[in-house]
Amino acid sequence: MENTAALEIEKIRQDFPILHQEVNGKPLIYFDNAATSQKPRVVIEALDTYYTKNNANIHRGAHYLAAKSTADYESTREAIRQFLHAAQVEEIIFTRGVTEAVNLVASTWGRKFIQEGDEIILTEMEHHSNIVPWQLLAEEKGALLKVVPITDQGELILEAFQALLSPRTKLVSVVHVSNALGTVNPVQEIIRQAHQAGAVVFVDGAQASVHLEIDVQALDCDFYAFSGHKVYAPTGIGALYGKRAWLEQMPPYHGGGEMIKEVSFSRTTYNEIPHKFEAGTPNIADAIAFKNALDYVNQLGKNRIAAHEADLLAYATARLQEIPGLQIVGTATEKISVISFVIAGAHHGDLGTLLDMQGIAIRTGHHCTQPLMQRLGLSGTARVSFALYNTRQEIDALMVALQKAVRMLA
Ligand code: 7TS
Repeated sequence: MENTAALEIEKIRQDFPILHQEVNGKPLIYFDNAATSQKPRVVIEALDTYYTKNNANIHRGAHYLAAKSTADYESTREAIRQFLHAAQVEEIIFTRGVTEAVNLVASTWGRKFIQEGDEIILTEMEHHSNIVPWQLLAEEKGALLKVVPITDQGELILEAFQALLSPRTKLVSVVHVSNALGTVNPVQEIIRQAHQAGAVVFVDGAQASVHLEIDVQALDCDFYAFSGHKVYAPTGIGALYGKRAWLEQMPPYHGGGEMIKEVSFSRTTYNEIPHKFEAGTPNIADAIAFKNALDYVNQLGKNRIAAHEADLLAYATARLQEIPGLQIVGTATEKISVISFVIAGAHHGDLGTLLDMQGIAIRTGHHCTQPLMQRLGLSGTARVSFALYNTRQEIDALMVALQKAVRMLA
C-alpha cells in the first residue's frame, strides 16, 4: 500500500550535509532549488565509492572493475526507465542534462525530418535551452517558429495553440513545468492535439520530473528530457527518453568510440540504440550516483514529497502577500514549487543581494526566459523555489529577511 504519512523533514535534513552551515554569518536557507537541488549523503558517498573502489571505463574492458562499473551504469539506465515509466530501457539515452537533450534531438531528428517551410511550435514560457536549439535548426532549414501565447496569470492559451496547429506543424516542444512561473502545463492534452495534427512532441521535464509522477507512455510524448541535478543527483548527467521508432530512424549525434558497430575509412556502421547516441567515455561516476538519487526519491515517495512541497507553496504564497507592494508573477491554477515575485520600488537584484547577506539563497533575474519576461513587461523577478528539505520555519525567516530588505530599499 502507498505510504501517505507526512515526511519527517528534520530527519531528512540530516541527509543533506550542505544545509548545516552558516553563510554570511547566518544559517543557510536554500531556496534556489529550481536552479539545482542539494545532494543527499547517499549520492555524495556513491561518487566517493565509485572513485575509491570501482573506477573503470565501461562497455569495453575485460576485467572485474570494467564489468562492475558497466553494470552499475546500466542499472541507472534501468532506474531511469522506471522513473519515467518508459517501455524499454533502450529508449533511455544519457545526456548532460536537458540542454544537451534538446540539442541532440534538434541536431539529429531535426536535421533529418525538418524541411523548408515546416513549422515548430514553442511557447512563450520556454527556457532558452528549449528555444535556441530550435532557432538554430529553423535558420539552417528555413523552417518557422510559432509561439503559443500565455495569459497574464501565466497559463498557456490552448485555443491559440489549436489555431497554430496545421499540416505544416512538424514539432511541438513544450515545457512541462515553467521554471519562472511554476505553471504546470496540460502536456497530455497538448500531445494529443499535436499528434492529431501529425506533429511530434518534445517535453522539457527539467522542473517537472522532481515534483510530478512522470509516465511517458501515458503521456504518449515522443521525447521527454530531464536533468539529474534537479532531482538530487550530481551535475553533468541527465536523460533523454525517445520512442524507439524515432531513435532508430535518427542519425547519431556525436561521432566517436562506442557509438559504432564497424569503422573503415570508406564506411561506418552505427551501434544499436541507445549506444548510437553515447559516443566516447561518458560521465560514468555521475551516472552511477544518479541511481542513488532516484532511489532516494522513490524511497521517500514522490506523493509524500509533493504533499510537503504543496504545503510550502501554499504557505509561502499566503505569507508573501503580507508584504505591501509585492506581486506574485505566475498565478496559474496548476502550479508547483516555484514563486516568482516583484516588489514595487525594490529591484529584484538588490533583493537577492540583501537576502544573501542574511544567509538566504534565492535566484533573481530573467531565469533564462527572456521572451517570457518581455511578454510580462519585466526585467526579471525574484524567485524562491522549494525542495523536500525546506520548511515553514525557513519561509518565516524569509519573511523577516524580506521585510528588512524592503525597509532598507524603501
Ligand atoms: N528547461 C527548464 C524548464 C529549466 O528550468 C532548465 C534549467 C533547463 C531547461 C536547462 O537545464 P540544464 O540542466 O540543461 O541546465 N533551469 C534553471 C533555472 O531555473 N535556474 O538555473 C537553471
